[in-house]
Amino acid sequence: MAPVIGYWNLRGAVEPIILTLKQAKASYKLRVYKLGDAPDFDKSDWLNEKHNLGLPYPNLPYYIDDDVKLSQTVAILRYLGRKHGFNGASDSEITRCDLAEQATAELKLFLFSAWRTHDDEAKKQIAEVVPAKLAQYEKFLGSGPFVLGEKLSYPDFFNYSIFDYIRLYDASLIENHTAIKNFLAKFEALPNIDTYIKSDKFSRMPVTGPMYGWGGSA
Ligand SMILES: N[C@@H](CCC(=O)N[C@@H](CS)C(=O)NCC(=O)O)C(=O)O
Repeated sequence: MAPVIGYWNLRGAVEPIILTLKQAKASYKLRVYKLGDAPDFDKSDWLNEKHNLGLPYPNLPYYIDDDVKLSQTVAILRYLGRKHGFNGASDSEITRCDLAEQATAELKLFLFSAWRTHDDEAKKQIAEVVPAKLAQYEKFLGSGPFVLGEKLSYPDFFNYSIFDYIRLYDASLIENHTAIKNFLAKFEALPNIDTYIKSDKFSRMPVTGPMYGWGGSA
């Protein structure tokens, strides 16, 4: 049976996992959990199953393939990286993947927390933090285009989603970042990714949930 990925009907944290599987041409099934409308945003579709799936740390997204039962986005990405050959080979490549993975996990957490309220304070924080973080990526990627140069690795799938979310939020934030723009263009030109993002299975929105101040509307 194909592995099952569970998540809400939004791009959020699941997209890098889906992109990895698309690039690997690996089959999977999506279990999309229904999120209720405002004001309650009922999560019972998920909560009714949450503790019955055999996940050691029940959460969304999850990845279940027989005995392999994973949650935690980065753990899933690392696993798929090993399984499908999107990982570092030498110590220095592995270390670059570690750095990229953690920097992006941190930025994702920051952005989703700011987009949750998207009030004046959150907007101020985004304006302060994001340009400085993107400048670090720009330097880190260098001539890239990917984290490991020409070789695709699992943090690239994570980076793509976060950079694209930022581009959707405010394209001017990446306008002066040549390496990030080059990364986005090269990633989107990968044939399997190109096919996916041009298909009716892909939608740029929603990025976040309906309870978010930004990114929740389709
Ligand atoms: N550390 C976890 C956080 C996962 C998380 O916050 N999941 C959100 C959606 S992005 C959720 O709705 N989880 C369901 C739950 O908490 O039961 C990860 O990186 O995957």
